[in-house]
Order: sequence, then structure tokens, then C-alpha cells
Amino acid sequence: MGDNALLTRIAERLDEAARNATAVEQLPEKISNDGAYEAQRLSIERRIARGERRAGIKMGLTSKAKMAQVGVNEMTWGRLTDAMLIEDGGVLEMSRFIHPRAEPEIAFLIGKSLAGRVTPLEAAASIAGIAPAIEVIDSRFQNFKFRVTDVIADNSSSSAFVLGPWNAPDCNVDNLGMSLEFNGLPVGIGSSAAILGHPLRSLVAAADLLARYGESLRPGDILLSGAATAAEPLKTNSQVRVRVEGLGSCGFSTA
Ligand code: OOG
Ligand code: MG
Repeated sequence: MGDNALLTRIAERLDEAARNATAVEQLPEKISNDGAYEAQRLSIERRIARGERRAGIKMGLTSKAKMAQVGVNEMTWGRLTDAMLIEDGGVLEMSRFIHPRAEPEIAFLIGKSLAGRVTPLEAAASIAGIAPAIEVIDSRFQNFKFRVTDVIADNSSSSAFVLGPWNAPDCNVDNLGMSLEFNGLPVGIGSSAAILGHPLRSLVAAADLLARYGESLRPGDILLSGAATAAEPLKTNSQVRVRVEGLGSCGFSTA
């Protein structure tokens, strides 16, 4: 089988696993990171062909807590579509997911294109807004177990996200307290500094990593900068909330 046919098959398998909320085995195929990013692109192309629209980019494994949780020591990125957005205060249907986990994040709204190697100053100038966010990750692999190439092909486990209120693009994001709460009780506490030392660095890294695959950040894109703490498994009938010091909060309930 040629490389293309192999990557198309992986893309289809992971897309179907997500659609049917059914876990699959880790990829038996040996592929490179480049191959895995191509499989990811092909799998998201299937969503776009079904009518979903690009919403932005997510960064994964930008904190030590996250790397340690999944045993992968490399930053990865994935693609967000409009169908993954859950309205702030909305409901997440557990039956649509395999084993979803929530993560406290900070989102950037991109105002000006950002591509390739950029300085933190250029990255800051591309921001149009900053919001507290929750990412719901849901590895399509059994037991949430994967290697770096598996998770890249699987769109970095991305499956849903919630955005809180937009703050001014120049508000401070350095060392802000961040918490994840289930039913009003904190289950994860951290600082925005856990995200590569400063969440702006995640934006710089995103521009650079995306450029390696002919991609860039575009005006209107959302950039999820990565979780500040380990992810927490969701349960039915809970209230989930993320608070970021000075930025506000956002939440959803599970059913
Ligand atoms: C990979 C995705 C990690 C983050 O914010 O670090 C991620 C995973 O843990 O399944 O989204
Ligand atoms: Mg995340």
C-alpha cells in the first residue's frame, strides 16, 4: 500500500471512531510525525466535507503536568472546527464521547495572520482577544493510551471546547491562577505560567509548528494554548467550570 492510501485509511478509522464514539487500538502502522500530521489533515478534511468549518487551532502538551499525564514529551497541535464549540453554559452529551476529560485553558482570538518564526512581540500584536476556556479532550484510542504519532493523527485528542468572555488583547496573562471545578469543588489548580512559562509562548510555538506543515494562524481563528493542569475525566450530571484569575470563567454541564 502506498503512503497516501495508508494515511487515508488511518484518517478514516480515526474519524469514524470519533463519529461513533468508539475507541480503537493504537495505530499498528509505523508512521512518522509528518505522516501523522497528514493523516490528521485528511481526517479533518472529512469533517469539512460534511459541512464543518475551521474554527482555529489547539496546542497540546504545552505544560509539564500534561506531558507527565500522557507520557508524551513533545508539543503537538490539532485543528478545531465549529462543530466542536459548546456554548458557554451549554450541555455536553456524554454519549457522544468515549472517555472525555476537561482541561483549563486560555484562548487567544487571532486578529492578524501569524506564520512561521515570530517574536513574542509579533505574537502579542496578532491577538484580538483573550478568554478563559475549557477544552474537552477525548482520545480515540483505548484507555487514553498513545504514542506521539498516534495522538498527532488523532487531532491531538481534541473533541470540544468552551469559551468564556473575551478580554482586551493586551490584558496580562502572566502567572494567573487557573482552576477547574466539578460541581463547585476544585479538581485541578494551576497557573497560566505552567503553559510554557507564559501562554504567549504557545502562540509563538503554534506559528512555528504550523508553518512546517504549510499552515498558519488566520484572522478569526481561536488558538487554545494548552492545559495548565492535568485533564480530569468527566462524569454525567456535573457542572464543570474553569476560572482564570482576572479573565473570568466559563462552564458547561454534562448529561
Ligand atoms: C493530548 C492533548 C493535550 C493539552 O492541552 O495539553 C492537550 C492528550 O492529552 O490527550 O490538549
Ligand atoms: Mg488541551
